[in-house]
Amino acid sequence: MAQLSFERKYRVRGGTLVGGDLFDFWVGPFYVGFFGITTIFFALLGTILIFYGASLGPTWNPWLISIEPPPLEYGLSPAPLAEGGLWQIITICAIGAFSSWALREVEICRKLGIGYHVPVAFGAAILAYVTLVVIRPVLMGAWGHGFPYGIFSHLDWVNNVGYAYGNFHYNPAHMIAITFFFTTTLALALHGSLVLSAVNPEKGKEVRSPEHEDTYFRDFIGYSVGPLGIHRVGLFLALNAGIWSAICIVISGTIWFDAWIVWWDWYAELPFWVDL
Ligand code: 07D
Ligand code: 07D
Ligand code: U10
Repeated sequence: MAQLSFERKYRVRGGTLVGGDLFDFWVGPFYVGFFGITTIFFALLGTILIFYGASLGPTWNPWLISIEPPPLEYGLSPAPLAEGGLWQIITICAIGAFSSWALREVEICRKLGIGYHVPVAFGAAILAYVTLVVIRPVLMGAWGHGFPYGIFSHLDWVNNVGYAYGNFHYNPAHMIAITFFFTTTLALALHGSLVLSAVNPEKGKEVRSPEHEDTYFRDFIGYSVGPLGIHRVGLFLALNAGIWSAICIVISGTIWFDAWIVWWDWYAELPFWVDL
């Protein structure tokens, strides 16, 4: 079915989570819904506050603008606007906007009668963000442990927090997360290239079927996970990349305080060779 006639058929009322028919309409290509309104509200307010914060700061250079979290001394209490209060409100706006975006995805899934896989996947990214700016700072007792909102300043934060634990590469959950990130790109490259090789042939040549794709990997590595299976694998890998990232940072400074290399002492202390 052509895109336009399909859209006419699916663009009907229903499937909303809240608000009933109230915001159940489209603006151009965008479905609005209650959560479209809340997305716009939080995104606009957050953006305006970033500009306000920038106006208080020393620079308008977009790479250097930075909205800092409160100093550690404020603990978990609200801070004055210019001393991290803006960061706190912007964090609320960001969580409001990201959650609204996920719920708007849910409403679109319901309208279409499809599964909730896309909002669940976005949920992993939201989890990683919330871990960085809420869960870990709360567990450590100060909002000041969150990362600053600036392009270069957030890189400094990653660097400094990394070195606070010696060599962050020794964090075992960081290793698992990185391995999932790398495997995700490998899987996407294999999948993208395999699909193109089958369904985008030279002019005049026939499009090949999923059986060809299956056979390719059976011939090549002895097993094919299948045309549906590869999408499950992709989602599994990508979700794990985000989830293990959240784990690797939430354990740093809450249950592990030392340099990460020390964690590996358990290996040297195994009974097999500890007395050798
Ligand atoms: C391609 C989809 C489009 C999204 C884009 C990002 C903004 C920010 C706001 C100045 C893949 C839009 C950017 C709205 C402007 C202000 C206040 C997604 C695509 C194009 N980072 N990070 C970047 C964010 C964290 C790290 C780039 C966000 C953690 C490193 C961009 C968050 C840690 C490097 C950016 C976030 C961390 C980057 C490209 C939130 C660990 C880079 C992002 C909300 C996760 C790279 C100068 C990209 C870079 C980079 C945005 C969190 C580490 C500015 C929105 C604290 C090491 N990050 N980041 O393509 O070039 O994502 O930085 O959590 O090297 Mg970051
Ligand atoms: C948090 C982004 C969420 C985004 C959301 C949406 C908008 C809208 C609008 C475009 C999680 C935002 C949307 C704003 C935009 C429009 C229209 C994603 C998030 C909700 N590391 N490291 C990771 C590697 C080192 C350190 C994760 C590699 C050093 C610290 C990943 C290397 C030291 C932290 C990772 C490496 C160090 C991390 C990041 C190599 C520094 C974290 C991915 C090859 C000296 C962070 C949860 C992620 C983390 C993290 C990879 C090196 C420190 C696994 C490959 C040794 C402190 N590192 N790292 O989490 O786990 O994405 O965060 O050297 O905090 Mg690391
Ligand atoms: C996949 C797939 C598949 C496909 C696919 C895809 C995965 C099976 C069938 C999809 C993949 C692609 C298209 C490939 C490219 C994608 C990426 C590389 C991922 C990264 C994507 C981007 C960088 C694009 C990001 C763009 C976004 C998020 C759109 C931005 C839009 C808005 C902000 C509007 C949102 C609408 C809402 C909230 C509803 C309400 C709307 C209105 C009222 C009207 C609009 C009003 C405004 C725009 C102004 C309001 C102000 C806002 C939002 C505040 C922002 C602040 C400002 C300062 C402006 O598997 O195969 O094929 O295609």
